[in-house]
Amino acid sequence: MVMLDPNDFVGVTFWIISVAMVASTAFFFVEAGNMTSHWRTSVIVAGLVTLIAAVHYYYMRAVWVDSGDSPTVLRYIDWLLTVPLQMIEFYLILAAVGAATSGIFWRLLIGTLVMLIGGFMGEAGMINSTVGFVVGMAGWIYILYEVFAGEAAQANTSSNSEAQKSAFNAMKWIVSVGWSIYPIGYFLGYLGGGTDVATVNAVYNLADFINKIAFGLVIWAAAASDTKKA
Ligand SMILES: *C/C=C(C)/C=C/C=C(C)/C=C/C1=C(C)CCCC1(C)C
Repeated sequence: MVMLDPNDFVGVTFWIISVAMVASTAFFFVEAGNMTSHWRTSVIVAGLVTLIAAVHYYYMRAVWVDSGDSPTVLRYIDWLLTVPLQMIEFYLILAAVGAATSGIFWRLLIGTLVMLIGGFMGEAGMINSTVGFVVGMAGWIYILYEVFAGEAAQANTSSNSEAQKSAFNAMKWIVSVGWSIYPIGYFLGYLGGGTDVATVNAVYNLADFINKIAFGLVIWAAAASDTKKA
């Protein structure tokens, strides 16, 4: 087994995030039991997201430390499982106040698949990396449209639950500002001439830390404030 080198900054971030994901999972699972029933599922799903990421991070760190290469396949398997779960969160948040339709979920899922398939094929060298980037951006923009102006946005406006609205609005900022870190990582890693594996992985690791843990905390905070009132 190759040991973690103290000068391997990216390897250290892989390790820290592995453990942070485990701790977050424990927190969300325990806290879910304290929530009112219509928020409980949302908090459990937040814990599933960090659990799936925790498992992948342990393996991804091993790939990185052993080979110095990007764990691209593991990274995208993780995203393929966790991003749809986060889309389910949008649906659950709206469903908690009776404002969800299944069309909202399916459109968010289609946007996710286009975004991830484009990005994966570009990173894996199956298609030109610029083409992969453009396809990935198109999927992401479609998701942004749905949550800022589409049916999901309208469902949110029509709700009269303060906790639900604040959760939805915070999630909107995560999906726009928080998620923008990913295409920046891709751009710096693949589109600046050659491939910079250290930059891609450092940036994606930071992005996952924010977008999985903060995303869960936003849902937990809304659930906790609503539970207190009930
Ligand atoms: C837990 C994992 C999450 C929230 C992953 C999110 C990933 C993205 C938002 C990726 C986006 C990309 C683009 C918008 C264009 C270039 C290719 C991607 C896949 C890096």
